[in-house]
Amino acid sequence: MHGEDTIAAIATAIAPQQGSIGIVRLSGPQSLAIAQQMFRPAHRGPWESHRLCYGQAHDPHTGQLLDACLAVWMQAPRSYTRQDVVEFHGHGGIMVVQSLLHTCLSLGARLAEPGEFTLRAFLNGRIDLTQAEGIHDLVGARSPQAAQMALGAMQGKLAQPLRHLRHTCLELLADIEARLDFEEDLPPLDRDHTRALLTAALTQTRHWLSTADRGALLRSGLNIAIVGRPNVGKSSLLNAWSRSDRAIVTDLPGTTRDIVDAHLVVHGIPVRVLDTAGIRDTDDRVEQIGVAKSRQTASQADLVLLVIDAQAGWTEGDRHIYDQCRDQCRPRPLLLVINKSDLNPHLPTNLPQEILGTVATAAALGEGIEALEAAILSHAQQGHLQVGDLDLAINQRHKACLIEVERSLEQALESMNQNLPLDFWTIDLRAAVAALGKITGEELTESVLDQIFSRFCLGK
Ligand SMILES: Nc1nc2c(ncn2[C@@H]2O[C@H](COP(=O)(O)OP(=O)(O)OP(=O)(O)O)[C@@H](O)[C@H]2O)c(=O)[nH]1
Ligand SMILES: [Mg+2]
Repeated sequence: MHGEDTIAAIATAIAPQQGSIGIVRLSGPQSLAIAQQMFRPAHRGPWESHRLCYGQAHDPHTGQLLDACLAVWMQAPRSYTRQDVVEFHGHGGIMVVQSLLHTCLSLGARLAEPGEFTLRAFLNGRIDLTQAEGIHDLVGARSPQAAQMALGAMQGKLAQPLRHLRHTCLELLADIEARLDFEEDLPPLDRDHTRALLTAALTQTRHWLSTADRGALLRSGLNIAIVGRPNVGKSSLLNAWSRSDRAIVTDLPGTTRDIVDAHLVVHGIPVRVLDTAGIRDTDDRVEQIGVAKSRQTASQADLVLLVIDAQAGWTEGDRHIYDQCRDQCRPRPLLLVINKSDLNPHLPTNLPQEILGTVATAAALGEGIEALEAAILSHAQQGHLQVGDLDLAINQRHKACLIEVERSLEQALESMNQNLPLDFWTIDLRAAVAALGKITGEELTESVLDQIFSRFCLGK
């Protein structure tokens, strides 16, 4: 059993006045002993595992009442970490949970590191690495689709076929190695069967790889920058889109100075929209800083919405901003938004030919948002990102490993086709097995564990 000591942490988000329930969690061999010193159940009789009971929590050193709360003991191995776990479900806010945690620590528990509960679950064999990553993704999911994808990973939908594939490669490896050692005692290798297995493994690997970009989009979402000349209606667009008054709108050019953002979900994709200062030459020092920020934001966005004023048409200033967006070392995809279309419904006739996507909006009236979202979705799909039908996708860590798997399997097939000696195949197969094992955690390195679990929040 991994984790000799007992760890404790607050497992729920805490803030004053927020969250009616706060949970403090213990895991480790001393969990029950610590809990029994500080919690008195209201009922008589023994404390049963997996039963929520009501009672009072006290500080045993001072006798002070901490909370009237619920507590549950989950006896090992039927718990998240496969260790003895106790949870106190107390009143929310800051004070109660902190005093409960503090008392646990004073009775011998150690404050858990971020992700340490899940790390124990992994080290004790309850979940594999892809499932641990699924748990992390679920907590951070910002759209229903992202949550579905995370749930799939958490339930082992990725782990099972990966383990199966690794098992197939291991069996093949054993078969080949047996022939290397005892060739005369065994029937010759069935090459057609071996080729079919390797080809199927390669097809599966490529299928997983094809999900990586869609997964990245659903996990981290799109950053969309709204840029344009002052007063064209960028902040109005942000407000209309997010149905809020996030950004200040006035008829004075140069209203927005700082970046203002809003989080939205567009057809299942989490989107962060960034409203920026109108770009123009100015002597105002504060505005200059804002303009510099606008340019930087545009250069880092996944998609730029260049907003122009329908009444003014396509102006020199617009052309200037457009050229700047194009001239960057990494030009970002760009969609032209023709705002204030209520004042002029016609498209400007002098738009640059290469501009493909245009959308007409009247942000002040809340019009054109659906068309804008449809255009964004079609932009996402142009990158072959079919979103919405994805219940499972690999992440960037898996992708790096699966590229190794793909390469190894291709080489193994190549060695086979060229009738190279069997030892050549085994090298490649062994590499494939190792890379698959890295994804699930069957082959482990400290740095991978660190990379995964340090990103977790406290108490998870
Ligand atoms: N008629 C009409 N007016 C609009 C529309 N969108 C915005 N406006 C008006 O245009 C003016 C400027 O709007 P903002 O949203 O502040 O423009 P901005 O691009 O954010 O301006 P800066 O922050 O200065 O760069 C305000 O008076 C808005 O009410 C629209 O669709 N139609
Ligand atoms: Mg503005």
